[in-house]
Amino acid sequence: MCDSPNARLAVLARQLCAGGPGGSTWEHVQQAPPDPIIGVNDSYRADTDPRKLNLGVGAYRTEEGKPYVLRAVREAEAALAADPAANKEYLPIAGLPEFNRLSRELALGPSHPAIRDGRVATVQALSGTGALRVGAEFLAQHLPPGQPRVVYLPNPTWGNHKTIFGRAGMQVREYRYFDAKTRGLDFAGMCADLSAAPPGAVLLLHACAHNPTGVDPSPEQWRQLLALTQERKLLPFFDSAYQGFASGDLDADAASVRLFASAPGPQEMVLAQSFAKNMGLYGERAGALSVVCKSKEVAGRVESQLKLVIRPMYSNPPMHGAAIAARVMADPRLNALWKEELAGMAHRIKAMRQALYGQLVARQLPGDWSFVLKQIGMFSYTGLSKAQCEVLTRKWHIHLTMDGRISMAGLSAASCPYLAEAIADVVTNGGSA
Ligand code: PLA
Repeated sequence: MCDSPNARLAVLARQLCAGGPGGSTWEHVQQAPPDPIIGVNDSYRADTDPRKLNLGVGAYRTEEGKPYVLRAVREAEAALAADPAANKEYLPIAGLPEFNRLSRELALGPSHPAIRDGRVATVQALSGTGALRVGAEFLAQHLPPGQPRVVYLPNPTWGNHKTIFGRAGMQVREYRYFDAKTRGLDFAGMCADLSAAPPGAVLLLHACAHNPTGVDPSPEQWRQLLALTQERKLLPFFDSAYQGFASGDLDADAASVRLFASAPGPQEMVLAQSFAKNMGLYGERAGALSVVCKSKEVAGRVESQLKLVIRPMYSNPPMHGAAIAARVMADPRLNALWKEELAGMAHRIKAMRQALYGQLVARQLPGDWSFVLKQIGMFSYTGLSKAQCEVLTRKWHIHLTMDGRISMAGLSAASCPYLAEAIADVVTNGGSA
């Protein structure tokens, strides 16, 4: 009975829907490659060698190699936990208003005319990545009609930038940035590429501590870039993921952003901020997106559209990280403690540059390694080839991204000699066993 043609057909149809006999609906789905940065954590975890070292993802570690929760953050958390008025209601779509206000003030300076005039639309975001993504979606939808949806990214840049803007519907182009020969900025190449960009193109700039190169424009070069931006009518989009982490000083690291925001016109621009590194709030996903507009009236409409991007994506942002960050920024005592701890982290990273440089020089390696001292921020861009990086991981159990970037924040005085020995090995004899 069950074997009637109709029953057999029904079984076949079920099998087809399920992707073939015994198969899955997702039988055709291909294995995706591991993320080039976050995937390094997995290879590190899987490594059982006691000498293993994680210099992949940019996450600050103490001298003892441990993750660091800032004291200012711990204290803010304790105060929040003890607050009887605190609750777990939804935040507004745009996030915690106090956090948004303090975030833009942190970037632009509290008395900035754009803030005073109410010309800055700010929404809370899922850390820097979320701010970039919401910003990119907004631009893809709301750049003026007929204008190209093009974003110019530095070459190289943080790997996720391309995907974020591409997925949001922006056409991605590159501008020259790093000169491998001088290990410095290819400023002439950068200016030439930007001069050829169509008017209205979006220009992504790393506010400070360029990732992965550690090479930033000089103050004079920033001024020239602003002039070029205005002349070519480009729209600057600052990615500020390391404010305070480069120099140890929050104001000094905001210089590029403030220069552009203060330009006459007034200059309109977009700004993505992350509190992952400078407040150590990595997993709390605390960030903000600001759009600096010509007028308060435009800013109001822009904010209403940013909310329309957010609502169908994740409705409203998480509360905890933003509440911590707002408290740390608002409370004068916690704010002072934060600045002290931030300076301490930046200082330790700089000390690691000195230590690594000393170790490399002591081994009399060929070439000039002074770039280790000169590069700014969390990373050193070593120029090591993919093959050399692979040997570092396979033979020396040093886990890093395959573009030769190492997270200086993952080093300690104890691990510096080991890293230098490994680099010497791959540089002088190719790492042969
Ligand atoms: N922008 C830049 C330039 C970054 O380097 C990073 C993080 C982000 C934005 C996003 O950070 P957030 O979303 O956590 O706030 N880059 C890290 C981590 C530190 C990563 O790849 O996600 C890196 O190792 O490059």
